[in-house]
Amino acid sequence: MTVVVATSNAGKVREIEEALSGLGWQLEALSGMTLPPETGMTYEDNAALKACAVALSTGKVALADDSGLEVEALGGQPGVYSARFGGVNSDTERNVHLLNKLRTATDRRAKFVSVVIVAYPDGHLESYRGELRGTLLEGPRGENGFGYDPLFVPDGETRTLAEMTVAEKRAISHRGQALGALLEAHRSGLPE
Ligand code: ITT
Repeated sequence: MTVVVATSNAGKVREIEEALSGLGWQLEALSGMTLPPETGMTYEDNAALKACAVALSTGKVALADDSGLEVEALGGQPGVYSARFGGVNSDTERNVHLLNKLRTATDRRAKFVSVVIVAYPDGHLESYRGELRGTLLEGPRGENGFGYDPLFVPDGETRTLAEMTVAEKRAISHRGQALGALLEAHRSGLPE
């Protein structure tokens, strides 16, 4: 089956392609289309907005991820607003903004959340969720991954997500868990 990966984030594309490589789906990049504004209040709402818009406009199955970082000392922010946090345009600037916000914070706990939605042209939806708890460092480490990865050390690990390979990150990450549940469901033939 052909599935359009409804994201404009190259880091997500890399992780989705790696995680689903054994499934036999033909993954297609999003092309010539802008995703709708993320007006939802939840990851589920925003992932569904993106996946449904692409399924409707292409007539093909579409897969979207909506995700974010919830920081304990900031009352769970930025959450669904993670991509727009600080009103800046690059991952590096967003990380600096987050570090500034946490300058005096002793509680460095945070969690990543990912919701993956598969939307079918007939309106049917599947939803999968994953979470990863960890700690935010006081400065970046590592060159891999994207977003807040250089600041985030998962619980039980010593390296940041940006110091891991795509496969190492997938084995523990929020997105890896959501995509793992999708794999499980499709391998056992549940959704159709
Ligand atoms: P699309 O909507 O086009 O998929 P996006 O980057 O705007 O791309 P989101 O609205 O879901 O996607 O925003 C998620 C943000 O949360 C993302 O831009 C990162 O800043 C952060 N984020 C999510 N997952 C992450 C991960 O695995 N590692 C690091 N940062 C992550």
